Amino acid sequence: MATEKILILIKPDGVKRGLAGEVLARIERKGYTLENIAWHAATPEKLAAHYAEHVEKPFYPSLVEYMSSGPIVAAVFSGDSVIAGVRSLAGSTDPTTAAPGTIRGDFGRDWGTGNIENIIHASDSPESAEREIAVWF
Ligand code: D4T
Repeated sequence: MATEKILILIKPDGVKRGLAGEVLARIERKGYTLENIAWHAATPEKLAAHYAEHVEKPFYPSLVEYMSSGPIVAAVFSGDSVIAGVRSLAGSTDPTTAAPGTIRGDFGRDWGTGNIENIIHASDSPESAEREIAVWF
């Protein structure tokens, strides 16, 4: 099987808090290969394409506000089972209860903004990764 790829985003809270290098370093140290990287200001159009499955959800407008609150870093990593591996490094969605040792568990918390500010996005399937890579690259 061809080597798998994943799209990650370092969200505005991750960039603002100076965690971009830490997040990239954890993924690199696990052994995955950095294939591409870019700095973006997320537009409503790109976010709608990226979060296609969430556009109708009640939390979507505040998700767009949060994701537009500062620059983001998009990166592609490759490696066998990279999707499961990076999602394991990222930890569960809610940073308050994400396991210690994970990116969200070590660096994320509830800041009382009403948004889930959880530092990193990581594609959840090869199909999502392909679609999301096309959005940002
Ligand atoms: P991402 O997609 O950012 O890697 O996060 P997850 O894969 O862990 O979570 P997700 O797709 O379920 O949610 C995407 C994004 O929406 C925000 N969100 C989610 C939110 O603000 N309120 C909610 O109730 C949910 C479910 C957080 C992450």
